[in-house]
Amino acid sequence: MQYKRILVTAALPYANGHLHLGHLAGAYLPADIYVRFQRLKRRDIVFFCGSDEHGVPITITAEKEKVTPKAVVDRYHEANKHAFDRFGMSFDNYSRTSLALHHETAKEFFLDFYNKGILKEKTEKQLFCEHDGMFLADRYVEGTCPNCKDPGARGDQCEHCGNWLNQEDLIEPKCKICGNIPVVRETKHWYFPLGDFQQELEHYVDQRNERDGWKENVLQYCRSWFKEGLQDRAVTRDLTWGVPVPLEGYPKKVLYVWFDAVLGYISSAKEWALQKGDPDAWKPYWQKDDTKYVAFIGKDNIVFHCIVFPAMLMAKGGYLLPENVPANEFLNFEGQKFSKSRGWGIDLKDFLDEFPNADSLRYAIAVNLPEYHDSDFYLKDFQARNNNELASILGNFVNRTMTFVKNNFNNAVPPQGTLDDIDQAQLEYLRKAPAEIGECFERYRFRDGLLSVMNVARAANKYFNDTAPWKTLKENPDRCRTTINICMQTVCSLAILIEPILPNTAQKIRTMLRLTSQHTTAWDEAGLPALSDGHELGESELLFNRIEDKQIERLLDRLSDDSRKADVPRSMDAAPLKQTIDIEDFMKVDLRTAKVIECEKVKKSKKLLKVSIDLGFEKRTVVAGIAEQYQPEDLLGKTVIIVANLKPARLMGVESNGMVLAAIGENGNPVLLMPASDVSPGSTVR
Ligand code: B3M
Ligand code: ZN
Repeated sequence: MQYKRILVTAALPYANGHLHLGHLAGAYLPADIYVRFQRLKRRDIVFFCGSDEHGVPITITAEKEKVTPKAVVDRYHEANKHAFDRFGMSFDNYSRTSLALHHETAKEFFLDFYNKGILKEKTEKQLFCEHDGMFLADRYVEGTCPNCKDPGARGDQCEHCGNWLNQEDLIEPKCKICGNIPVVRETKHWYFPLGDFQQELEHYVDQRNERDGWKENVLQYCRSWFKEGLQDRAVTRDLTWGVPVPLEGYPKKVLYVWFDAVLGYISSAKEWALQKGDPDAWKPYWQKDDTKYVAFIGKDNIVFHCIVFPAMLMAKGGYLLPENVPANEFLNFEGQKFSKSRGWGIDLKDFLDEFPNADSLRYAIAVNLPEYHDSDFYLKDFQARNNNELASILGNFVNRTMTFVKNNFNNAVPPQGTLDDIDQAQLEYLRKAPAEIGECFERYRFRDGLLSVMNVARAANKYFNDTAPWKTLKENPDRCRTTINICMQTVCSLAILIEPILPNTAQKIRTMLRLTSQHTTAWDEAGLPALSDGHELGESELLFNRIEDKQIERLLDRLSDDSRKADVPRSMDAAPLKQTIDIEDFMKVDLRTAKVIECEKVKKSKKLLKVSIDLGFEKRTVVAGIAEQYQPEDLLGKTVIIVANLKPARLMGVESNGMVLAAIGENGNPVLLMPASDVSPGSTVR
């Protein structure tokens, strides 16, 4: 199919934290390489992204930082936008989903589905935390994944296996805020009937795969979903932060973040059109059949982009579906998964503060893109790539050529003269390079494309060495002029061929060559000699600084410092602090030491122990929810701490006169508190 236009989107990162190198390798760098390449191909292309500013990831961060969700998204939206800029992302628009414009888009889709009778209202069981008095939407609940048994699965998704979950299926769910075990309560939600679209979706995936060659990982993922059979999915949540449900009588409900987030791509296009002063300019890119839409994402977002979003677009009608969804696997950092909670990884902004030339980073990530499986980023490798490849191969070729022209030809390109076989071969190689590299980029094989680009620089160095201009300068000046002319043409070609991956370096070379708007930047002409005889060059500068061991060591040190700090679980995993109280309030709680004199399991209960204690002045019984962690005999003779003036309560038929204190450890497991040395029972605790 002949396309007239290309629309490219890259996943909208949550505005709840700083971007790190892993993000770049998933969706962003590949998308930017693709877009820059297509622009050089002179295609009519637009590139949209923005911040995902709704959902539980934002509200949890806000609670952790004790600020409003709005403050969180404002801060990280700006920070991420700026970091992307420094990295050289060439978005046509970087929008945000908290904009009124976006709320309108999301409501329009919801109401359209509602009016067509597509959405179903259902009363379903949801997890509710009695302690925090709220339904535990999405990431507010964690538990063990029913598929892969990873213990860190969230209410809507398991990051480990990438599965999209129903929270009722979580094994041993716990409230993310307080660690308590939630109860099940009924609540009403609107459901989108994915199953009704299954046939059409299967056809869609097969057809697009045939047309554009989908990646194997993406196909397999979709097919396993189809095999399971698609289910109705709730598209509303009991939350207050998000796009309000646009119907009367749903005051405390918002649209599910993934329902609105994918529509953020459309809103970003609309905002771009408005900013251009041509409000309809977005339409051809989203609504005309002769547009090719490519959606770049990381592998954890596959189901939303290959199944949910297409189904929504089908339901709406009149919109294009992604022609391809190139999803990368994960990039690891120094051999481990990036982890915000463990403090493992480097934020993009910190990295660029240390190494401001973003091209070095773009190169090192591009060489290691996790295109087929997870890959690794090592700082030592980054240093080696910069020094041994960028500086020693590409930089060296450009510099030795430019220096030679400056020193021997008055800084002007010498004439080409008569060509030998070796010159013909070099020119022929150059002529073929754009098509060969372009084929890789066109097929989303960015690593291969980069390899071919670097091969041009390698071949150029070899040509320089083989023709030895420093020798022919005296012995055969005509030869010398010819070969240097060809080297200069190669430098000029490289300025185009490297642009998708190394945009700053490409610009530097263009300045050094004093190229004007008369000189082509078209990809298809990149293999043809473009410098006329006698063309005067500008000042040449070093393209890449060498990276020193001590710079790398400094970063590695900082990393180990940070992760040492991270051994103490970070505050994000802790429950938020409660309101400040007066000392009088605290003193109302009568805490005492007590010796355990008898202990047994409460009948028919997995979790409860019946503990008889001696307070010195009286004996009593308390019931404690620690039977899964402690055997009765573990407690006998031990001194524990209890709340001695708690109103009695009946638990599984046993009256409890007080509460045994425990720290809530990993996964919500209680760990009993005991005095560090002997102390008589009944002592007060403050
Ligand atoms: N914000 C998840 C993520 O950052 C989500 C992507 C939205 S794309 C529409 O991985
Ligand atoms: Zn809770």
